[in-house]
Amino acid sequence: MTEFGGITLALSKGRIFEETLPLLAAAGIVPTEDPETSRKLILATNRPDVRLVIIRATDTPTYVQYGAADMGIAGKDVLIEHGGADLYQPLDLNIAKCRMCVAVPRGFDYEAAVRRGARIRVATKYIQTARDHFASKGMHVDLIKLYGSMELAPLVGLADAIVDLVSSGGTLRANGLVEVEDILAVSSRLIVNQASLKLKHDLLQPVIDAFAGAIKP
Ligand code: PRT
Ligand code: MG
Repeated sequence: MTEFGGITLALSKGRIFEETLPLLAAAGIVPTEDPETSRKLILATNRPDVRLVIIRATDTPTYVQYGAADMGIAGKDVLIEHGGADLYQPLDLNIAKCRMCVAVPRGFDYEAAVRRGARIRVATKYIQTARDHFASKGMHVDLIKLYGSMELAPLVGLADAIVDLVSSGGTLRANGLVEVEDILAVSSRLIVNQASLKLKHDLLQPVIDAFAGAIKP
């Protein structure tokens, strides 16, 4: 591992990167490149002691857990699936907001299936959250793990229902699906490596404080 004495912050590109820019600005941090156009995975900033690593959203907790990044920003959905072990989670940043829900094809009587105690098939990327949700309702379901485009599964007979994230609802609508149950409100959190917090406290704390002061309600 290369030595970098400053702060390494792990971010995914897309909505998390975009919505983190104002928080970074509040901490006096401005990336010198745009991850949408640059192919670099490590981006410099205006501060020589701060760099960004651009990774898949689901990988962020892992980079921070092992200290390859000192801090990161990850959705609650991702943190629940990861388990959050060893991660310090000081702030809900209230960005990249959406909700996790159960959705079915329009016309599928989910309530009736629940009442009958039918064993339904549910496709999802969020196995842990889905398992907890259906267990708390006393429902028996067969979970099918997918890595993308959950919305397709019920349309081609792979599953009766999906557990997925929804923000505008446009994707569900476009695919003839309707939301039948809300599971959880999702936003992104700041996560910090515990050892980094001790060893680099003087560097990290001002950034955490600046983020805290810039959170929008
Ligand atoms: O896209 P990729 O496969 O690389 O990974 P990812 O989907 O995990 O990452 P990314 O960057 O898309 O999402 C990062 C984080 O943003 C997630 O972990 C969530 O915490 C948060 N977030 C907020 C969302 C959404 N809103 C969202 N709408 N993540 C995904 N979506 C998807 C959703 O899965 C569905 O396919 O957008 C679609 C629905 O959007 P609407 O607006 O049509 O309802
Ligand atoms: Mg995505």
